[in-house]
Amino acid sequence: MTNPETATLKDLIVCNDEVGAALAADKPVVALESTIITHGMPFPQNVETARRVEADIRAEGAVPATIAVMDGRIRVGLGDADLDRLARAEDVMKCSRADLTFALASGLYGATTVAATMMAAHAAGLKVFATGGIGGVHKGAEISFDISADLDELARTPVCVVSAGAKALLDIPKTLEVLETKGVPVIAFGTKELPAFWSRASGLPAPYSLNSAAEIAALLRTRALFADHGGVLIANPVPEADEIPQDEMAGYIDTAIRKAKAENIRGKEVTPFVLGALFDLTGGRSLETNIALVRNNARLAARIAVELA
Ligand code: PSU
Ligand code: MN
Repeated sequence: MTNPETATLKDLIVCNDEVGAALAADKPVVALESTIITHGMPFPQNVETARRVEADIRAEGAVPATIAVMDGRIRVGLGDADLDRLARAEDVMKCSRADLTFALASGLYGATTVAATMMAAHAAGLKVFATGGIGGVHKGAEISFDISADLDELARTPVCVVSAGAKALLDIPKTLEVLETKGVPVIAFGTKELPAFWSRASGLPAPYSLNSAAEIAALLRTRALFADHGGVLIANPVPEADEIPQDEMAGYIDTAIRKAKAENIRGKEVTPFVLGALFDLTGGRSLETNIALVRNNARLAARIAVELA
């Protein structure tokens, strides 16, 4: 661990050789989160997916950089052995912005959410990040106040997040309202409708729509001209062959959320619990869809990174 008396942020963030070399040569790099590995998917599908996603990014000509807290440092780019260690580890902290310094100072393993991955990616100089779905305003947030820190991070940190929209277990209209209030451009890819993670349809029009990685890269360059610009959210619909239609998914989501309420699940446990319940309710289909959409997002993120480099 680093000595906190003398350490600087640079000491805390460690890029592996491949990512460091790519950044130094201005080659395309795509950030990846780790909460999806430790809290979003069961073992061994989690590590298999992490490896496949990295291979998808390489196939598009970019370098993958999975981000996690290990041994008191923010690691940007994990080797195969580290990926495996993380995927098997129990009691990994789910680290959003509020948790990151605790995990670092205590030396615990920490999996980074969208918010914490954006922080780390930006600090390391990465501009594009692929995930599954962002956190947002939870259903019933008017009572619980449960609104993901991902939305604040998108408002403040200049990283392009490629997602399949907001997870449909959230209140998507409220999530869109908050993104607009916070000044985050939301751009659907290749469709006029906002996708809803497992489903291509949400019933809501997307604020904006673009059809190519080159157009997205041009938008990011324009956005970067503002001194304190924040992030951009790309909403990339899951491929048709892999989707679970919205009306079918809605029933499972209702049941999963009711189960979470009955078991008094709160705060940062809500999202992992509901994802696990949906896995059971759909007989594993929700996971297949999740894997397909993450891979789809990784490929698009890599193409955007290639256009930017
Ligand atoms: N997308 C997935 N699976 C996940 C997540 C996203 O397909 O597990 C994680 C992300 O890391 C996201 C987090 O940032 O869930 C949101 O959690 P919360 O609502 O507690 O902020
Ligand atoms: Mn929350």
